[in-house]
Amino acid sequence: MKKSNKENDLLEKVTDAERIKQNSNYLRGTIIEDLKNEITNGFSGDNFSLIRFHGMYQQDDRDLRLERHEQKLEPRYAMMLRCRLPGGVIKAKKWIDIDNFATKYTLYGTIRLTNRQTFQFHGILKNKLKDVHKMLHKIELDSLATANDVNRNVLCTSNPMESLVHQEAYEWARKISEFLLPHTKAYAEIWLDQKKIATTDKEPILGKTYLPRKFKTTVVVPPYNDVDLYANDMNFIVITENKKIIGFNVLIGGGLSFIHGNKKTWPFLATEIGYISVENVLLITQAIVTTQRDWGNRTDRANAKTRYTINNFSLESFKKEVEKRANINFQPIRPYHFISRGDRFGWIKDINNTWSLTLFIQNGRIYDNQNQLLKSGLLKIANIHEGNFRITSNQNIIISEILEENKNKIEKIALSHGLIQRISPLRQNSMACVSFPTCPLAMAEAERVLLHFVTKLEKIMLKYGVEKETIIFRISGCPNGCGRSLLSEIGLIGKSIGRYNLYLGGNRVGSRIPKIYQENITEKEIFIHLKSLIKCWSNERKTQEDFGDFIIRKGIVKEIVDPIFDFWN
Ligand code: SRM
Ligand code: SF4
Repeated sequence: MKKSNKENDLLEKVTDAERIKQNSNYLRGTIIEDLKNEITNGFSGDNFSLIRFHGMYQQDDRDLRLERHEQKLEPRYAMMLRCRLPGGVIKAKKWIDIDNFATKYTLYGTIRLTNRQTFQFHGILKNKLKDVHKMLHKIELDSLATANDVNRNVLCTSNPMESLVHQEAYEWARKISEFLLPHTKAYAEIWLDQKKIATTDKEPILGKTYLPRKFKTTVVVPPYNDVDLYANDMNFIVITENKKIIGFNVLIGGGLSFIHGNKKTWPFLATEIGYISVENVLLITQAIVTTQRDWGNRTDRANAKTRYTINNFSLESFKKEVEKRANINFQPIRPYHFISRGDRFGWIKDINNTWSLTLFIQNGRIYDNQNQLLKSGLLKIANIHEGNFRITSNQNIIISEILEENKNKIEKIALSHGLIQRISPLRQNSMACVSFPTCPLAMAEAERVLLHFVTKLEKIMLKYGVEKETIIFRISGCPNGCGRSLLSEIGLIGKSIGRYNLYLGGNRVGSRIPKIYQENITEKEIFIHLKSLIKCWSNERKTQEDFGDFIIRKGIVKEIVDPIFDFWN
């Protein structure tokens, strides 16, 4: 059919990403043809972007780039796959297949827990992609909509077995995840060889061109903000009465990325728009997502996330539109408060007299090394455990619903494999994004330097007598900010190899964005600054004053109140 002038004008203006979605035949592209091409390990043209909607990213090992280039070889292409796991919950027995796949079929042999409560495989060759999807399908999992312009893995406060409210919140996270999934049959056709039934493709919520940009959702049970809700586009904070969920406070428009030097980009905290009762969750979900779908910027991807849409139209207009679409009025926000974000390590008793054991996994990277056999240990636990694994938003893992009679056995395995170790509070609250060697956007190291940086910081804290305290310390390899450095008390953001911007002054519960303190500095300079700041904090802080609060009270950096202005000035 011939396109009208208006349609042609719009197509010319929209980004390449929009054109790709529009022409993709509901995310099919020519992926099937590309899979048959054995000459290259990569995907071509639009398929490079389209596979992301199916939960995979094409990457190449950046440590090998130069060497392969010199040898005139294709870059070491392999895919990263991210599973969909609302609330991070997975039957322990399913872990056996996951572990097996990582060992046998990935280049790195590791499993990576992410800070959005799921896991990734790095280094899957193109000819193993169908195998991974079939393995996931066998254990009733998929990787649909874990990347690109859709609603991503829905987060939920960890450890749902702590109370019935936690359990109910988790059910909501699952429901929202299912509700917002793409309806296209492309995933099943391409990866699971299911028959083509193209006529059933309809995207009533996401639309034919899906969302303007990625979209992130959380369900949160106060007083723990372990999901870092303020970084997300749409958040539901649980409100209870008589130990049952009666409704949710809704907060929208959070996000943390920016572009170095581009003042039109800024991080922003999710903002309250009102309270809704429990029966209206899906109506409001649909209204918020479709408003962002229709109002979001499709001509500039750097201005396309919900926070920019809200800024372009105003919070009040966005809220009114949501109310109109849902045919519901928001009520005033109900009281809530947060006390912490960290995981609660060790043993906790569940509601049904079973036990949960929370284990610290440095960087979320599950592998065996000389000191710790994390991967083998978790596999052994999976083999004897009847309950669940729960991945936390801090890249850790909870073994939950452990029967009393298995408690000692599991503890013994955890201890003998280095899954339980004595670690400092600082280490418990540290986090880094993946960065090198797999992330194509990395500007500086993150995961691979975290251990070394934390060890240095531990020594400084010991020297000044604050080693029993904690500081939320995070590193991201670039300003996309995947390590959520812009919600930390000390945050590093990569500028180039070996150089970082140093941000200070976030708070413990994650409701304050830190401000730049030093730009483009080396590791040596970072620790000179941190040494003198920690010395100061140790000597001059008020009783129990957190590091981030101290930094703000002393005026070491200016508090960020309005990020749109304060972040850059
Ligand atoms: Fe992220 C892109 C890893 C959480 C903001 N992120 C990427 C990619 C896929 C690079 C790429 O586009 O090619 C990274 C893959 C690296 C690798 O080799 O695995 C990547 N992001 C991660 C993970 C694995 C970091 C981790 O160490 O846990 C997290 C996966 C979460 C998940 O399971 O879905 C991850 N990313 C985040 C977060 C934190 C969060 O969501 O709580 C953020 C900041 C919050 C936000 O969205 O504002 C984040 N990632 C980004 C961005 C910037 C988006 C933007 O709004 O501009 C990008 C780049 C992009 O989308 O263009 C990005
Ligand atoms: Fe990659 Fe940057 Fe995200 Fe780190 S912050 S994983 S370097 S995109």
